[in-house]
Amino acid sequence: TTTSAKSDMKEFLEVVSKAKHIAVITGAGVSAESGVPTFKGDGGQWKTWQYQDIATPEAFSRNPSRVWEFYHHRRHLVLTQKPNAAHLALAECEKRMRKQGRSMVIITQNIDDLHREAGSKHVLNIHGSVMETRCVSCGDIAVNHQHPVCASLEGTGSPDPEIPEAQIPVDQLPRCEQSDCRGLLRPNVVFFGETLDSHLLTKVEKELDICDLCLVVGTSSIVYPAAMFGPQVASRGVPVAEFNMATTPKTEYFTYHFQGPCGSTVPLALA
Ligand code: BJW
Ligand code: ZN
Repeated sequence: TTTSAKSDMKEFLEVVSKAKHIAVITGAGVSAESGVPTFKGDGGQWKTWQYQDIATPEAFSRNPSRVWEFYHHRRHLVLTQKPNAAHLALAECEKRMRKQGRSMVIITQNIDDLHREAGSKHVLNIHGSVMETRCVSCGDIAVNHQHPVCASLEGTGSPDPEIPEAQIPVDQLPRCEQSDCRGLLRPNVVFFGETLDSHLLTKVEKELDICDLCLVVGTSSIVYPAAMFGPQVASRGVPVAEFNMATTPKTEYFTYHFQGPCGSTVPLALA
């Protein structure tokens, strides 16, 4: 892919030093160096399933046991990961900016909690959190760090296709603890084909409207609506910088492109 995006780090450092409000859009690539596999890469598969097959409302209603096994596995990964140099540099920058009366917001597609763990305060989790459950009957959302979420998931979730699925009966899957509800719980994440929380999207729109610099870090910019956030900011004439191992379908819209692992490039760019 040819691109007119610049990779002049010295010039970019100048732009960062003048920014009053930075919006940072992140994806799976920011957590890759923490050992959380990305979706379209080699780790983007569980048993023989692609995430497009398993992270959907149809998959959950057809086979909630399979989907819960998959998320049991994902929760295990997330619980054992630590923030990396990219998460830490972003948190450090936000802290520094706050002291100077400037600000930063992180709009993340990731369902892990690594930005907050790194110390970022202003984080919008637009695809939800793998550490929360939502009741399909009463809608109750609860933070849940229990591992496993329920006894029947213990020892399940292996990505190895040779290991048979657990096929847990639905009454032994995680159930709502609200009085008299007992509804089936699901992970509180945004599956493919589901709409994002409208209240959160309104907040995101505001941030995109007021930022005077935007960073797009470790996302393939393929999944909507997040894929249009960077281009939307660029269309106002605001500088947008992409940090990725590769170019993406949106690179051509951006002012800067810094190629390489974001654990190395982001700390340099926010030094
Ligand atoms: C590194 C790196 C390193 C690696 N350093 N970089 C408009 C057009 C076409 C389709 C649609 C559209 N609007 C909506 C759609 C449908 C769909 C969609 O976008 N489909 C596309 C595939 C075409 N969108 C939706 O369904 C969304 N809902 C919606 O829009 O509702 C309205 C509606 C409803 C019905 C029909 C139509 C509209 C919801 C999307 C929710 C996505 N959910 C998931 C799962 C969440 C739960 C979970 O995690 O289990 O979210 S899917 C998955 O993709 C996950 C991610 O957050 C998301 C984005 O992926 P991300 O983060 O970009 O990861 P990767 O793996 O794709 O990329 C990693 C990148 O990092 C790569 O570029 C690497 O190079 C890079 N990298 N190591 C720097 N060290
Ligand atoms: Zn309930």
